[in-house]
Amino acid sequence: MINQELSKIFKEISVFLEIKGVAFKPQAFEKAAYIIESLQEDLKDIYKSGGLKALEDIPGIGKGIAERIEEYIKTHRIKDYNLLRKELPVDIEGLRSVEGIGPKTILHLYKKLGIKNLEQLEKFARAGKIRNIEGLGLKTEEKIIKGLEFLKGSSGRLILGFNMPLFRTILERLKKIEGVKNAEFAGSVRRMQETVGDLDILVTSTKPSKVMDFFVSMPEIQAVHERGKTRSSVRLKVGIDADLRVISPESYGAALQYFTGDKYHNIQLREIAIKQGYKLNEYGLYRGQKLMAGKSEDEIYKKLGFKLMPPEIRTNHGELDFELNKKLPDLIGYGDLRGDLQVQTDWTDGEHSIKEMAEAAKERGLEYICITDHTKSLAMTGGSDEKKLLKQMAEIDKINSEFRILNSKFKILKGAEVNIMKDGTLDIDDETLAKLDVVGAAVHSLFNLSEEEQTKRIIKAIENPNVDIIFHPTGRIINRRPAYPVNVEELLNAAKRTKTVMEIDAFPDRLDLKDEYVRKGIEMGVKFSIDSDAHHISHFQYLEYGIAQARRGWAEAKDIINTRSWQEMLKLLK
Ligand code: DGT
Ligand code: CA
Ligand code: CA
Ligand code: ZN
Repeated sequence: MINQELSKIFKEISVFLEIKGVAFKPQAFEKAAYIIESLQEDLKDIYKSGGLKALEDIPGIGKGIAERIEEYIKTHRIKDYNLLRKELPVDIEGLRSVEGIGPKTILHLYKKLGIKNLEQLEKFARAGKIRNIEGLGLKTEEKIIKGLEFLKGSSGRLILGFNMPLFRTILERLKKIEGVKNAEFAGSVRRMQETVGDLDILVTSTKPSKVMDFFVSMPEIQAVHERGKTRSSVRLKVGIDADLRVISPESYGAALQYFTGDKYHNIQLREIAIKQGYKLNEYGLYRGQKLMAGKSEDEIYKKLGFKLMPPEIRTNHGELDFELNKKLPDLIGYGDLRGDLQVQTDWTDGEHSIKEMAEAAKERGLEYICITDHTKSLAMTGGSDEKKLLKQMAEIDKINSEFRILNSKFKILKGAEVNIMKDGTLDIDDETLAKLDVVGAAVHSLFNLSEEEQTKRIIKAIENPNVDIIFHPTGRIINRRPAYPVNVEELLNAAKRTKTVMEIDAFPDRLDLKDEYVRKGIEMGVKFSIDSDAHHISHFQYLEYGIAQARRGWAEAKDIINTRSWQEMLKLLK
């Protein structure tokens, strides 16, 4: 699958062009990069089946981009891109990953100090050499150091949701190889973590060397670390390793248990096994020399006195406590969502019309969506003011009646993603907000307020009787910027008190709120929504990662308001 490689290249081209001051084009490349990233089908297959035309037919992909995709498929390079790289030989992707470094800063850093990569950036920043450069200054230097520190804590890990299509492609291919019986993810991918350090796959096969030959020659591979009889390890072009293990069938369950982890879960489970007179390892559960269980995970857990638990909650946070284990929550299922309460359209920064988004959601099996375009103080998105919102409401009424005429029960709800201002007020008047079905409020500015101020600001919004949901409550972007300082427990308290819903934003690099807060909120009786934050029809697939996040927070369907019909869901709002 070439999607991830191309997405990376287009993101870089976008920055190169922005640095060069080219108008419009950078946005087109950036948009294309994000669209490609979320495509489930391999661009190569799309091209094979329908040529250049099929590429152009992908929404958001123009002619110029399509031609470059074709060039990459045919020649494995893009001429323009290579020229740009020659002109400005810097590690764009690396430097861009530092929060606060934009294209202009990259150019400055290169021209004035010759900085080409993260290593040099750190050296100059730590030596205090950035503060004296005109156009950069002490503030930028401090920002860079902070950004570098954050990056160090997260580097080398990929965001699961953006890479899952690739991982699934690899797994499906392995399943089709002659002799393969079982093939499953293990490790953090199977646990559906936010980010993953590598891809772990286990298979059973009657012809192990066939699987290994295939695995080490996949086109997505950059290098082969090791090709063994039972284990092979490769470097993927997307920037992480992949490990494949061939397991014998009588140990498959034990290996799956062991390699799924996580480590802390395993250590605890092994201790419990020892206390009961067993020995547990990746080959099985033993009493002395005798194999007591190993074929399936289920029999291992059962022998030790546990109910089998979903991989998502294997973190040693209570799931191996005998009492808690007996009454494990019945986690929300991957098919349980009936609606999506955060959807953007081409009325602001989304890619598609209201109707197109509705149709795509319907095709995914949803029964309703709420349109929540940005509001006016987010000027760069063309955010709605009161007048535009009223106009949009009328448009939604019209489309809903068309759906009814077509005898479809699909429902579009009226909403907005309203900005919370510095003092906690909103940028849309209450009279207009009262007309909407669902009001989501969010922080999109002033991330640097003190924890106290930020908390007060958001609680003020929570207390507004028109605010139903707080969208992405902590503002973090994984691998890019940390949450703004805020006291989440106090937010949860206020949410509970006022019947305000907290969002689990399913967009793969947000996943905001975090699982530990979801669990805490649920214990407190707070209700949540899981929303895709879709800006493109392909983004509805991301709901899966929001559900995973909720599962990691021990959420049941009843804790999530959009597992209900839209009529029942609305009753749960203030
Ligand atoms: P990652 O790859 O960093 O996203 O996270 P994991 O959990 O996939 O970690 P990985 O790939 O290093 O190892 C896969 C599994 O193998 C892990 O979830 C549990 C098991 N494992 C790894 N190291 C240890 C260890 O030191 N002790 C025990 N008991 N199990 C381990
Ligand atoms: Ca792993
Ligand atoms: Ca591994
Ligand atoms: Zn937002």
